[in-house]
Amino acid sequence: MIPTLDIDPFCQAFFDDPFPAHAAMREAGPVVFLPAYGVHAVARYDDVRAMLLDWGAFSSARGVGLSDFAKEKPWRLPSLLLETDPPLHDRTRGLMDKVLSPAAVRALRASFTTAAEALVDELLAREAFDAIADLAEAYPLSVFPDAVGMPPENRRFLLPYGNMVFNSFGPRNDFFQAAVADAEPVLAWVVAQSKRSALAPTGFGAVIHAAADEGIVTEAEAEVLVRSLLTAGVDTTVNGLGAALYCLARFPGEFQRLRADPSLARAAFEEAVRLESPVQTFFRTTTRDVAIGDETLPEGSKVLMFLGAANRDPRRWDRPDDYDITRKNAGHVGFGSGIHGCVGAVLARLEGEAVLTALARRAAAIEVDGEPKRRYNNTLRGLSSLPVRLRAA
Ligand code: OVM
Repeated sequence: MIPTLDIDPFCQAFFDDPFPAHAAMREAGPVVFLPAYGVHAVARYDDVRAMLLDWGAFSSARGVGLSDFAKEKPWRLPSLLLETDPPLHDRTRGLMDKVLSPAAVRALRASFTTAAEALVDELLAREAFDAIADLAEAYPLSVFPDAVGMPPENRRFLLPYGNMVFNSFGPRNDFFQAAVADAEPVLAWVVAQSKRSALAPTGFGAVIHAAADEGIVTEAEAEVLVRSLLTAGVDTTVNGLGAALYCLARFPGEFQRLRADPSLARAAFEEAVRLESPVQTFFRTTTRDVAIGDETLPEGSKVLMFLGAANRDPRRWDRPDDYDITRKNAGHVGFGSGIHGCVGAVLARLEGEAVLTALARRAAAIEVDGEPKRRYNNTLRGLSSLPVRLRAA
């Protein structure tokens, strides 16, 4: 018998405090049923990880949201990365692995570092500011669109667009409807920015379009792959940086450890991704009858993976709710795992390292200075506002 739990993982009360529900799902068994949406769910680390690795049994091609593309027409052209299985996924992912290769990202290190130092200096001069708007959003918007090769105008449009797409993986609830209304005016802009003619001759966008010349992808596919960068490249890092700033402000002892050894910046960012898990959930769809623990799910079952619950599973982690910048956190699933593991993680980590290194070198303390406000999104976890005070070293 699969345990049935009366949990709504897409409502405000859940987003405000998901942890008791995460624990209830983990404790109920390896797989549970959520009648609120008629889906199964997995929240233990070992089972989430096994699902992420078994792309043959747990397909992405029927959508990684609640909607089953075999039953409902996708609301947008499906992503050629996120919403595909091999063999198509091998071809598109192979290209994106090259576009975002460690060497390509290394070439950005100097400019990303300079931008982080300049922004942190500006914020030190202000002293009091909003760590979300003024740092977690401002920084990615100042470096990522340049790396893609986008023109300078309207970059902020990437925020409502990302917010809408990440809401679209959940139910068609009020959060989704509000996000659609917000993003409606920028939809045509995003499509236009994906075109070869809109992009600079150098940058990730140009590299993707050059692959069309070699016949690796079609021009139409290149546009959809650029769209993936525009969709997943900003809002994710905004919430990753937001998570790191929120952790460092709440765990002042860890900020002091970071100051004492700024080379821990990368580790401090990684641990924030584990603890806060900016991407909380994704679905898979079973391709056949498949066993989870002692239970068998029929073919065509939507299964929700709780990455955030896996990343705090006490079966896997000591003191799972503590932010510990020297924790051995390899194997956390904040960036997913397996063939769909975050293709932009190298870039996200560079952004995290650049910002946290600048703070470690220049700031003496970062303190919460007002009521943090939670952001509500069907997939992303983060804050909409975090008033802080930054004291100069
Ligand atoms: C995409 C896409 C969109 C949202 C998230 C994502 C986390 C990818 O369009 O490929 O990965």
